[in-house]
Amino acid sequence: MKSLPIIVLGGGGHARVVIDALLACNEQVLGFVDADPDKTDVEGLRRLGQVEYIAETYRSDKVLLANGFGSIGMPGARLTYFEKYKQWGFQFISVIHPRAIVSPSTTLEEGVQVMAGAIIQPGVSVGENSIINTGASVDHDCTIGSHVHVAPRATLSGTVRVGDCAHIGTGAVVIQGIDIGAESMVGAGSVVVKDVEKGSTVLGNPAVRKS
Ligand code: JB2
Repeated sequence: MKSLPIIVLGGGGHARVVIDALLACNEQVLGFVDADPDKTDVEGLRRLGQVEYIAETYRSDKVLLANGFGSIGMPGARLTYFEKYKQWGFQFISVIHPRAIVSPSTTLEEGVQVMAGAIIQPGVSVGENSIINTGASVDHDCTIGSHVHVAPRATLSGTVRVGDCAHIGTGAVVIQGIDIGAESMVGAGSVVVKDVEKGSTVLGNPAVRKS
């Protein structure tokens, strides 16, 4: 069943991936909003105006939003506009690409995005506004916080816990049972075999703290 019409926040790289997933789900996408007026066409959709255009133009019960701002490290505009629009009463659609595999016993909060080829196994919970990106793998009973980005092809083994606003870099591997602290960053391709402290950056195989 189709949802309300959708407006995408942002017109950059992540927005294109989000739009692609929404169109693959046969959702009706009205267009996107972005600060850059030179962005006139993204995946065949038109720029409607600045981000604020939505609140000025639409009632919050007539459209849904999809967060097209991505993140590397702290989520920035992705977090700012999610919170702002929630305060204004708007709702964010959860986007699950039809070619992702998501166990029915998974709990996905508002605005979670699961991209093409991602796999989420039983007992996983994912907090609001998080991204499980292309081809990422989240195994059984992981607990993912809010505003987290699990980047393409990253692998979380069973029972990993990831705190809010953490970033798991492209192709990183996290063994079972590890705690990844909030606002931390796991470098691309790292192999994490020890807990990661809140706010720290780890890199390498085995991953060690860099800051
Ligand atoms: O505060 C803002 C703002 N900040 C950035 N207000 C408004 N209205 N627009 C803003 N933008 C817009 O977001 C920029 O004009 C630009 O069009 C877009 C960001 O695009 P970009 O391709 O640089 O990043 P992204 O957030 O779409 O994707 C990042 O995260 C993804 C997960 C990239 O690093 C990607 O490579 C990554 N896959």
